[in-house]
Amino acid sequence: MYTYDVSGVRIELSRGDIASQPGIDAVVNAANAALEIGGGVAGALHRAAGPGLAEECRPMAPIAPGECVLSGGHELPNRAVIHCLGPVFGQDEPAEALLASCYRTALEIADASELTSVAFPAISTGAFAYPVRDAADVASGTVIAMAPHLQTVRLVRFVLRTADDLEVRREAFEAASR
Ligand code: AR6
Repeated sequence: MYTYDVSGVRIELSRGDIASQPGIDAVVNAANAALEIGGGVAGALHRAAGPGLAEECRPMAPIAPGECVLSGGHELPNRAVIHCLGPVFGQDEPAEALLASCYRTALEIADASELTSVAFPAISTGAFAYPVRDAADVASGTVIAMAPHLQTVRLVRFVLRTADDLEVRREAFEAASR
């Protein structure tokens, strides 16, 4: 795990499973437009949360690329889930702005809900095929730019699935902090 301080916000880069983040108020879902179960992050979160999560989400669907919606955490060890629809790389444009919107909007929702900690997966870098380094640059730059404006959020954790993705994220984060 790597840790940083940006304007009084603790930023953690860690390797792990987004569905297993106890002690974090809200986990972010790399959702599909229908807010259904799906694979990857969405599959892991819905399986751990139980069927009540999909039921709560149904009336909020569909969402558009760059949008996020808030639900309860159900059987997850978290109070809330923030569902974000990332861009499909090569299809949803402008990809960078839509991906940045996911991180910015999720943090705005967390702040508006008086949450103190948020964990993000690497949105769009799996089934949606966004290049890992480019996505890491967008995620890092957006969170660093948001940090001075956050009111209640004091911890942002990036949860990466593989050791390689964690290393790429660290390089991107350190480059964006300079
Ligand atoms: N914890 C943390 N990271 C994970 C986990 C996990 N349990 N599982 C996968 N990753 P993806 P997307 C990583 O595909 O690209 C779904 O089917 C994964 O290695 O979950 O935004 C939805 O239903 C990758 O780096 O999200 C949507 O249709 C990253 O998380 C679509 O895929 C994101 O992979 C969303 O695609």
